[in-house]
Amino acid sequence: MFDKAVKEIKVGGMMCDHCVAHVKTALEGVEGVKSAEVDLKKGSAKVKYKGEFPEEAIKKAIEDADYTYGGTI
Ligand SMILES: [Cu+2]
Repeated sequence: MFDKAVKEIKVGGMMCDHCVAHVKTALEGVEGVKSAEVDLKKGSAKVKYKGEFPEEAIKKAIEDADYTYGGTI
């Protein structure tokens, strides 16, 4: 079976819309990620992906952008 192609993740350290845009760009730069919707209030993001969820690459992209990855919700 295929995994469902959307996962919600926790992202720590976002303070404003600039951060949201930064995280969105970082997530959408990850291979396998189709799009990302970032929620500032909840400190989370919904990630649409295809194939296997690229969790390690997502964690790295978020950390490289100076935010913290809090795992899938
Ligand atoms: Cu900000």
